[in-house]
Amino acid sequence: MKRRNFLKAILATSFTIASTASVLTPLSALAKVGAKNRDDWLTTGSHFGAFRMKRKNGVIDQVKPFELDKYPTDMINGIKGLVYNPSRIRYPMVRLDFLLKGHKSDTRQRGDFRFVRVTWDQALTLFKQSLDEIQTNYGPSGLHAGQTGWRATGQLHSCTSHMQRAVGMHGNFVKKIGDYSTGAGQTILPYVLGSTEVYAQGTSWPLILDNANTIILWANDPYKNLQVGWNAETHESFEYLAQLKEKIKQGKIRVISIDPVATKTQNYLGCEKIYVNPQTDVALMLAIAYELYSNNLHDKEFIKAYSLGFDRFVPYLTGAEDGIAKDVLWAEKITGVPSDVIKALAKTMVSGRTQLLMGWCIQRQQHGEQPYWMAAVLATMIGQIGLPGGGISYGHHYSSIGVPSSGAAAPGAFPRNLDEGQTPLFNNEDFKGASSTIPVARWVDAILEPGKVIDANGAKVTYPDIKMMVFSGNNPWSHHQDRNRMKQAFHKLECVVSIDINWTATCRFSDIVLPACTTMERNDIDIYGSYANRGVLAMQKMVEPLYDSLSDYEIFTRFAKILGKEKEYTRGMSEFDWLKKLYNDCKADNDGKFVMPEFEQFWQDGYVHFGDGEPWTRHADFREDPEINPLGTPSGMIEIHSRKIERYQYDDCKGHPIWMEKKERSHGGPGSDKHPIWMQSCHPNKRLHSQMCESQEYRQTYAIQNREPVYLNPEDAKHRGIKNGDVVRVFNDRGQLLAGAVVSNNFPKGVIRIEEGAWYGPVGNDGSVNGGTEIGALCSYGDPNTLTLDIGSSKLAQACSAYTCLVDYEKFTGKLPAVSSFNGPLEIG
Ligand code: PGD
Ligand code: PGD
Ligand code: 6MO
Repeated sequence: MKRRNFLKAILATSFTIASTASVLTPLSALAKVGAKNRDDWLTTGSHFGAFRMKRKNGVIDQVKPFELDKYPTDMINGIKGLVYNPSRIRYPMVRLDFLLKGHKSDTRQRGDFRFVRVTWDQALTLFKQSLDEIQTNYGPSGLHAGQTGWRATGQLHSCTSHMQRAVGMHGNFVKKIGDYSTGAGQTILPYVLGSTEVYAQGTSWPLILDNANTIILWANDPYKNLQVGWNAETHESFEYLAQLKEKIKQGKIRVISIDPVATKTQNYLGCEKIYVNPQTDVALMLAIAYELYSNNLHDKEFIKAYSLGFDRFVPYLTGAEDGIAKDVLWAEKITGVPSDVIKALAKTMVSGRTQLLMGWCIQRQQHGEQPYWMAAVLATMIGQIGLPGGGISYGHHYSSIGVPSSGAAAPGAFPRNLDEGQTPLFNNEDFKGASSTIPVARWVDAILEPGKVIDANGAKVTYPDIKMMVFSGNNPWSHHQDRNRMKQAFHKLECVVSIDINWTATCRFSDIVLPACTTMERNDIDIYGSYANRGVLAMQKMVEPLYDSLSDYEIFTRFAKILGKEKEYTRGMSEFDWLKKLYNDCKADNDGKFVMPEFEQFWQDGYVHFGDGEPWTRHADFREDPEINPLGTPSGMIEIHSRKIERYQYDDCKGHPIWMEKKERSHGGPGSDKHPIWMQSCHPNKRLHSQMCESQEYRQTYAIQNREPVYLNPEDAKHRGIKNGDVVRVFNDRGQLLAGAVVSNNFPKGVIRIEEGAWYGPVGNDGSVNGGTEIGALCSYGDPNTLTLDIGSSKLAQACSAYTCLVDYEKFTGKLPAVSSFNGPLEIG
């Protein structure tokens, strides 16, 4: 029998076909609720902002920014390409060897890109059978379906919730704690300031602009990072950045950016810059603190009234404890910041109102807890926490934080968890002594070393023996560190399932791949403006789902049907019933406070406006009365020294912030003799992580020879014989990749940037695009996580440390392999 026929025979015999009634709303129902002619400008939203779209001949023709968005991002030009691109998954597909051998397949073939098209019923049945096998053989500790990620916006179709609710109806599974964004920050700050801070609303921009004399942007690039938001962005922050630029010009505010590179924000604002050696910010902060302390410039009253433990910190600062004074000369050697610059900076910080605005990058490093803690100590010594335009913020570069919130209730979401009273098919809570929740970035460790016990935030975590992973709405073969280590881990997994829109590398390394449609192919509602919560947005379907893709709701409704739990899953409601419910619940919550029309009118208008909010100062209540409004720390005060952390007795996170050397550090630090270059893998200017990389024409606006750009310092590049537009091989002992050279004065000697989210495209040793299964395979497109280090930040947070990473690079002179990242697999059968 020919292989094709053989596979057809397998498919015909091994699967039962379940019937699949659609829960999608028919067009007639849309007409009933007052939808406009579908060839009008319809409304929708995305992480990149709200926009309107117009169809022509059944396809999306034009996209324009939403009329209330005065600062739309350039990424709006990539939106059409999210729907129409060659990376779309067209059909449910199963990896060839998995189809043949199931859980006994050769897992080393994962990534060889040989997939077989199957029907939805076949794929979902196989998915269910795999879950049965795992729950029967290993119980819930064998299954990890707990990773989350940036999915698409929309309160109903938020895909990770659908997957977790449906898989949860089958059985329990391992979950995660924390996230990749702020893992170290959100763990340390509750001990120090009593809340995660990173996701808290911050002092309103108007108050900062009116009251601050100096703004310190520390590792912070808001002009780049405010382009996207967790919900549809309003981009109002850009109006405040424009006002800030004006104030700098008029000499009314000083903005000082502390960063190893010249950022987009620096270039836009034309602000002052202080260059700092990568990963050395704690040393710089300590030296500022030393200057303030030794010149008696610190706010003793504030420290006494609002904080605990300064007396435990001072002996370390002065060197009484370890013989090393953390003074400007000490710091100059580590940080590369001249001592007189540090002195002047310290003086500036206490000579008027100073607002510290911290970015998140410096806590995605080894010991990432320390700069966040030390920055809080510095803000305490300055004594302006709780004043408008003073104190510290850990979020003004994110999702409209700082734009005054409307104060309205926002629409709820489709439930992630089982409803009360529902029980899973495999109702087993026994994790066999292993932990049911693990730190988010430690799942690869767990697969590689099941049973290992690690410290995490004062507790012990025992790694479960994970045999199956399910991913939806996140892209671990983009977001996790060290691809080759991941490959080793994936060899140990029996089954991997991915639900995605596109053939990401995660799908490529999966066994069962299910095609979801984009937001433009389904109806939804969203919060307009993340933290600003400006209103409710209708997300109106533009076109029918392409190929054989389905909405996440439909996928898991069908899956629940196979479990015999369709009604439990949907609560008997259609897509449109859910939209109405979410809207009407929100309307009821806002009753008497914010006027919302009937659903039909809202859907017709595309939008409900809540109006502007009141300016607000973070921590003002605490400052006003720390006894009535204590912080959430054990003492209710700012904890410069934490007895709780001290009791953990960790060697890499002590009772107060300290400077610690890194495992890898450039500019003379460990490892720099072998690989002298620090690679920063910052968040992309023209993508949201890996999302938008698939938008083919838009990608060509920045790709170099069809590769991801690597930004190089001119002197370093010249030394290696590299010029703009060359293809470069970047490497270290963990991996290698190709990228396209952009030589730029924005990057200092010893520093390169490759933006995270560049699609992993390994190629075989012979350059074949369907290869790349080997450990060490060359990435043909330029995914920086081919090279990054996969260690926890410390025993406290165990968070992502992607920015502790040294590499070297050279001009690539070999035969250039084709880019394998974007075109999907070979189809067999
Ligand atoms: P995304 O690329 O947004 O990244 O990692 P995350 O995994 O969140 O992945 C979302 C996936 O969901 C995409 O594959 C997309 O196609 C899919 N998707 C979108 N909409 C839908 C839908 O409707 N249905 C389904 N089923 N799928 C959908 C981000 C993570 O990366 C984050 S937040 C941070 S902060 C980290 N940052 C860095 C970093 O700075 N440097 C490095 N080296 N690595 C990082 N990794 C982390
Ligand atoms: P990055 O741009 O990666 O953003 O927000 P985050 O603040 O982490 O890094 C900010 C700055 O830190 C960069 O200018 C970098 O040079 C600097 N930096 C790096 N290392 C050091 C260091 O050692 N010392 C100092 N002083 N500076 C350093 C990320 C946030 O952005 C997150 S988590 C998400 S999920 C969102 N992602 C995106 C996105 O993917 N694309 C866009 N356009 N916008 C985003 N916004 C959000
Ligand atoms: Mo993030």
